[in-house]
Amino acid sequence: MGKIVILTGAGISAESGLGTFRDEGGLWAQHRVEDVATPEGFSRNPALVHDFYNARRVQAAKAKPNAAHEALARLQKNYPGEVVIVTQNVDSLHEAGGASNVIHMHGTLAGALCAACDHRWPAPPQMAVGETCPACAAPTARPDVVWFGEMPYQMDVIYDHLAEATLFAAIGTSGQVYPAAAFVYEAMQSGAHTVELNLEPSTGAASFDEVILGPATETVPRWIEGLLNRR
Ligand code: BJW
Repeated sequence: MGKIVILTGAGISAESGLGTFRDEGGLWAQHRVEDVATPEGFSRNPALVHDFYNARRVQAAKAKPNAAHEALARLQKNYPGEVVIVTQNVDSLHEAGGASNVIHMHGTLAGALCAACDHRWPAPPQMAVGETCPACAAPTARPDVVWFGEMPYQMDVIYDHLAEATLFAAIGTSGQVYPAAAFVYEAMQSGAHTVELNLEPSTGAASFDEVILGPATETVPRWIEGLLNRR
């Protein structure tokens, strides 16, 4: 049985009440990317960056998984082959919806990272400037998320999965951020069938074999029922 690799982006959590980045009124309409999502921004003004992530951590803790997260968990349980979820999202809604085998390539709001020694620990609900690392005591705690110019997590593992994929789906992502935006090309090279599920066509929609448009809570459960019934 073939391997399914699913890439998710902010659009899958939009109907759980979490804002996307690039849609109208999204996070990047309210904040400058350079200020809150780069290591240089954090060096310049760590208080601003902590405020941004503290607010999102509070929001994410209140959010509930939606029908799309739950459908992906059903796919993992009922599909006889391996189903790997690679998410760009820093919320924990896939896990809350029952999924396992989730790779958080852009990190997670639930984690804190020491900028000095790379030690990781669970983030408190509110992080503060100068918070010390429990391992090396440097006052360099930061959110464990991947900013522009930094290397996303577990890339070797992700590329290995893409090399073995027979089906690749990108759900709720605009295709504007690399390396995730190029996963479809890796999957194509492996001979995988490629599907985009999005509210509107992404930047790279023309590269997919199939494009399914609509809100994730409607398209994803329908698509997954189709996949499971086809067997
Ligand atoms: C719905 C919906 C509903 C709405 N239902 N759908 C060329 C090649 C390689 C790299 C680069 C390159 N050019 C530039 C770069 C570097 C840079 C980059 O990509 N820049 C671009 C601006 C061009 N990339 C990096 O720096 C990355 N690192 C890197 O490349 O390292 C070197 C490397 C090289 C080669 C291999 C490996 C590594 C790091 C990128 C880090 C991104 N970080 C952020 C912040 C994370 C923490 C946080 O959450 O704050 O990640 S930025 C932000 O964008 C966040 C997201 O994960 C990411 C993607 O956004 P996403 O999820 O696609 O959201 P949106 O808002 O863009 O789209 C939402 C979509 O949902 C839309 O399409 C809607 O239509 C849809 N939607 N409602 C279904 N109900």
